[in-house]
Amino acid sequence: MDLKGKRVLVVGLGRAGLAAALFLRSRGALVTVSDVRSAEALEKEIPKLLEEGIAVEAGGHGLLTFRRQDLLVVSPGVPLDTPEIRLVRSFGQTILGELELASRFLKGQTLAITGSNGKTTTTTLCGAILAASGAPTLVGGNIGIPVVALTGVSREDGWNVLEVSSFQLETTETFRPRIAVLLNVTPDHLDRHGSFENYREVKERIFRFQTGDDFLLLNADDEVAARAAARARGRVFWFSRTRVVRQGTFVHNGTVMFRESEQGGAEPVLPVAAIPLKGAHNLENVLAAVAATRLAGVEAEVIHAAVRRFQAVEHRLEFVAEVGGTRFYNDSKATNVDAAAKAIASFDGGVHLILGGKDKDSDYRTLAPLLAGRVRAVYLIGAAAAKIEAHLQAGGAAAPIRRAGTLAAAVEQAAAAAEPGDTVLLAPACSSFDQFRDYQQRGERFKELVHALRDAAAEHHLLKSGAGQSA
Ligand code: UMA
Repeated sequence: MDLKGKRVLVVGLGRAGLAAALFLRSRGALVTVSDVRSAEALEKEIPKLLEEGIAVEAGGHGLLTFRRQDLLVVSPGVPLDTPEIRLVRSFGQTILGELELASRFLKGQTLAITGSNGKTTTTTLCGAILAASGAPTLVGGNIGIPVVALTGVSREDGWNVLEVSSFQLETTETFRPRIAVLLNVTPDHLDRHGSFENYREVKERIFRFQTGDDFLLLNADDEVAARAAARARGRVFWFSRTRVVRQGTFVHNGTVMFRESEQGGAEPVLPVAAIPLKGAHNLENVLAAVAATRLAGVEAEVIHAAVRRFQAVEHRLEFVAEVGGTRFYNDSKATNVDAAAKAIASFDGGVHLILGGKDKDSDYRTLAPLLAGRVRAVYLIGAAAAKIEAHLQAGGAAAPIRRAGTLAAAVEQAAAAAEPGDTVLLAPACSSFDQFRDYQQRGERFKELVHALRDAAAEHHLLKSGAGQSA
């Protein structure tokens, strides 16, 4: 792809847009960036861009700016149905996403992972296993590192492990991973994709441009993901935690097994007991990572050792601290109903559950049956509180529901109500954008609040013991 002298508009100046603009400029394109945020809000980015010879349009998208281009590169978070994008599309303008652009310049082989949940953990684990095997390994994508940022350091003999979202897949045209993983498909981002059917179709674009030489790895236990096999282009492999599969990974007598071909025997990879992550969903993530990296040629012993060493990813059912006998878990990355359900199901009881944030046209009723016997109380935060309360009540929720409003109030109330042995779990089932910059900031805030509780408890303890000494 020759970018020299091409007029390119980058829409959205977040992490992906900034990296794309600098990349395009370095390839000789005449780059403009357009963002709805004001020039003041972009004061950190603008000087750097101007210095590089990149023009900036801040405070809104101008129709004329959009019409003057040879190519549009759209950030993942920018919906494709904005009036400006719809208009230039109707003129036949080429529109690429940052992933599609980057994939045209990436060297080496790509292992791409999508799914409604488990992407970040599986991506990180695959990266850790491949790196342990000695292969030059890069990790990026939706996980937070724009794929264009990897292009310059990617190697012909290396692996690029990419977490891929539906927002990124919406604008792919040639993106062809050597190994594609579809972990699961449950409702998410329906506000953007319009319907579950559209969302599923977009997710399946992860293998849309594969050929017979490539691999597609599917979750046999996820009905929607499993049905994608009918549309596969590459060789289909499976992972399952409930049944034996013809080709792929499964659990037999407490051991994770891998079978390469229908005719061949299965090889043991690691005992399930050696997996250091909590929850059935994490077993699925590990099974996916084992199969994907085995397909990439990593030996079973290397996989075993790397899984054993693996720690939970930040904000993903991450243990934060124990204060006064109550354990606090941060699952800020549970930004949809299914992820929250999986987090709740990872505990047997005594849970104080913090839910809420910005609604994504989700149905929260499915959470209600999970609460019985497990959740002592629900603390609602953010803009979706009223809807969640109504849905939980309609679903027959057995736990009391409290409107806490803010995360700080929720943590305070939950900590006060919790008894030794209980768990306070942040698994919001919503995105964070009503009260936070992103789920990371929400998770950080939760951890700060928990650490403050821990410090206060420690100080209290010291004061008490100090008082005891002087008495
Ligand atoms: N903007 C516009 N016009 C619009 C909408 C937005 O100009 O109509 C501007 C905003 O003002 C802002 C910028 O676009 O300045 C934000 O762009 P972005 O939302 O694409 O965010 P980035 O910072 O570029 O981060 C993106 C991904 N964000 C989204 O998909 C929403 C990040 O995934 C990803 O880590 C990053 O690229 C690097 O690849 C985050 C995410 O929330 C984690 N992903 C969703 C999810 O996981 O559920 C899909």
